[in-house]
Amino acid sequence: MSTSNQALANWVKDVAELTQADDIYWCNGSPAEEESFNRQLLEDGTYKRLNEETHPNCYLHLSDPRDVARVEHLTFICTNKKNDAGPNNHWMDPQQAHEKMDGLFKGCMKGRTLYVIPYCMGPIDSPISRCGVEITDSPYVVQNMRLMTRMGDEALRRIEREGDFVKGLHSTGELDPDRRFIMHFPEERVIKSYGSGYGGNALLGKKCHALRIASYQAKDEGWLAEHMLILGIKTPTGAQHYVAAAFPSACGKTNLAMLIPPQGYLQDGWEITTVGDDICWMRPGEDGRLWAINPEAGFFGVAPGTAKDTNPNALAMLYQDTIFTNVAQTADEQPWWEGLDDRVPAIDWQGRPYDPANGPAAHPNSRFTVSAKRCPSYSSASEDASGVPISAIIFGGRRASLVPLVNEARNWNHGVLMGATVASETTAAATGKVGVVRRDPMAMKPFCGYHFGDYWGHWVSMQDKADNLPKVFTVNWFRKDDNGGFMWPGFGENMRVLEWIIGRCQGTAEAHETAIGLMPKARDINTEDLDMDADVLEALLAVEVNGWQKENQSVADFLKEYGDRVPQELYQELKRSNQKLL
Ligand code: GTP
Ligand code: SPV
Ligand code: MN
Repeated sequence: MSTSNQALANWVKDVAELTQADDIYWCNGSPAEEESFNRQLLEDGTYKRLNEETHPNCYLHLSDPRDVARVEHLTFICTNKKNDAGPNNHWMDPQQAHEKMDGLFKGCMKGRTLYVIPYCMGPIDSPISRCGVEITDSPYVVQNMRLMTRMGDEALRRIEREGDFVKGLHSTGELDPDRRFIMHFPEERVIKSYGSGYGGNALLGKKCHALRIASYQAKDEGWLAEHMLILGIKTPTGAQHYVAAAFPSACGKTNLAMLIPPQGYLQDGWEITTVGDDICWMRPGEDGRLWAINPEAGFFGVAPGTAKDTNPNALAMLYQDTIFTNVAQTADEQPWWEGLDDRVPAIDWQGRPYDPANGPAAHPNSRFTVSAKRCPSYSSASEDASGVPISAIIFGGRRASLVPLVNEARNWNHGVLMGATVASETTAAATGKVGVVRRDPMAMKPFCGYHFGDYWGHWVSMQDKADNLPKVFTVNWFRKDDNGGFMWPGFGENMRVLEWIIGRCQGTAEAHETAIGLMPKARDINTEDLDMDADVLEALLAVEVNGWQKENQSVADFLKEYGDRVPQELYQELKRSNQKLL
């Protein structure tokens, strides 16, 4: 065994016995190793090489068509007490779950190699970072983990120093949706995932560890593990702010994290940098602020809609050293997806000649995997062991009506209420119906490793742990008009909303008190060079009293589902809003 950590060595040995793997390979994270995996994946057909002139060292993987997204109905939190998992999670008794999974894993790696991936979530030298080890039989998973985490020898050395790591066991199995489970044992810091090779189901450092297990651990240890991007904003006077934003899956985190401001802003000296696009770990610092790291080292981003005019920073990363999963191809073997440009693809995401009758050419949840270092706006502060101090937290979702463009919480507890009750239309990031409005508290509905009532209580309690917490806001880029068109231009223009948010943090921007929070008037939003009717902006900043009364009733019903674990502070803030709506 290639480790001095006895617990790790024993676990690998036990798993090898259970799965009857032919070989054991310890990943070291070296460039030579990376190359040899790529060669193997090309040879066995898992990878298709893309056009080497336009896309050097880029690969295409087409997954099993039954395995294209996270599977929330097959994802379980296995706590000893059922109620600790909460109504927000599927639960299974831990002993029963272990037996079920061990049954599936038994002999499943016969004829295959077992790969051991030691990884570190966050900069190797950061006290906020945490380590894990994923065992998998999928070399494609190894290559994704290589880009998404700090993996290999360095991580193993940290594990050997600290002794502490999360155990994740994964096998792609037969990819049969009826034999697929993603199980979490937060009390044991263990993950077992069987039957999927896709994204959050299989790259266990990401949602399974960095959100479900970490959120549980964070509650015990007094910090926060959140489904948030982190972005840096430098103002023309040189003030450096960082903002964390939680939007549900496929609702704009990657896009906001890599925003390029409109021309006028660039001329004035505004600068946006990217720290992270999906996950944020935050803890109180000695100065009473929240300090955040991005636990990831790469981006697993939604391909469709990524284009020169929407997210040029993302597009610029994707011409080299990128893994594409389930995108289409042009006749000259370049990757292609809906929204990229007006070329017509030749081959769709299932490898068939493209025929519009078969639906979109790229799967709506097709993705790119790329190192964060390739991002033109990547912030050097991302590697800081201390993390970055957060000035504002933003919650958002896709809401075609009612929810205004931007709104500031009256205080921390009100901010927690706003986050806890955000609703959003479902997207293709998970299997199931798309476009259904559901509440997705803090964008964590699929990812919180414990009871939402306790989680909100933990959020409320952050006030006792840090006395200089960020201001809290909600945003909605997705309001639609009567013709179904987006009312707000979004993307780079979202800078205008960020400017107001930063102004609020610095005490320079105006807000007026409404029943639902502190809001800008249209004149408080910078509309220079913005091609937009004044009455549309007015509508985006209006409070519809009737609509909000209904919304708050539905919020009250929703909170009730979580019983007496819901902190009273949320009901108090809801009551305050209701009184103001009368
Ligand atoms: P996950 O990786 O699943 O967590 O998604 P994400 O939150 O990072 O979402 P992403 O930024 O990839 O955006 C998802 C989709 O929303 C893409 O098709 C984008 O083009 C679209 N989108 C992002 N920002 C905006 C916006 O400001 N306005 C509009 N209309 N669409 C947007
Ligand atoms: C999400 O669904 O929020 C993602 C993609 O970021 S996955 O890694 O599959 O969870
Ligand atoms: Mn995500």
